[in-house]
Amino acid sequence: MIEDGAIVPKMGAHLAPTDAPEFDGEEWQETLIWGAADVDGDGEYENNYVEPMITVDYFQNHLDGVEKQDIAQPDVYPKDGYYPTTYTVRDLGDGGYAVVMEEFEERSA
Ligand SMILES: [Ca+2]
Repeated sequence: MIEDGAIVPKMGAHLAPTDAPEFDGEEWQETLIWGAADVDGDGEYENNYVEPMITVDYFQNHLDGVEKQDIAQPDVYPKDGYYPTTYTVRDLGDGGYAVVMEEFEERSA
């Protein structure tokens, strides 16, 4: 994962996978990122969110029904809890699109 300097106030740093196609000159379509911020105020960043970032163009022109992907996991978790290990993007037809985090597994800090 890399942090490319994209820090959003009150949200933190966006950590993208180094092998994401957009870093190799391709058009950005969909990339899952982890986010990090100093949530507990101790001066160090910790992972605090997972966010599938998907373009409208991807939903409308590249999604083929249902697509499920693994979520790259961090080396360290901020606290004990359940974390998603996959996410599914689903075309609901006239109902729009669904992005669902799934297969939560227990991890320790
Ligand atoms: Ca911290």
